[in-house]
Amino acid sequence: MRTRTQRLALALICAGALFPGAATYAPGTAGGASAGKPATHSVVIDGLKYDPETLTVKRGETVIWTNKDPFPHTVTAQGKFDSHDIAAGGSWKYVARTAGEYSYICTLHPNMKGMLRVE
Ligand SMILES: [Cu+2]
Repeated sequence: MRTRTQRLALALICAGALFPGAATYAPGTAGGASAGKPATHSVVIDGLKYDPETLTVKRGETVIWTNKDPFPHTVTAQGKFDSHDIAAGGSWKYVARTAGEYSYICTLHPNMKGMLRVE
């Protein structure tokens, strides 16, 4: 059995894990790169489209594609990166380490096109 104090401590630790920047977040200063972790960006795959279709990030930042369609998709920039199949409801994470413009497609639905710009 846990004591009440232990439970409270656990709850506080969990809150800190969920919102590590909550206490120090200040709009306008978040760009101070050395202060925190690199940003994470999201692209939603829904209705056979990447949203946003074009995303610009800084080097070292993370992009997570989440597939909301009821069938798989890929995020494939030939020779650069390839998620392989992202299952329905699944997601794929990519850390953008090299500057450049990467146009990508879904190999299962080649009409699906997206662009990742890394500055
Ligand atoms: Cu697809």
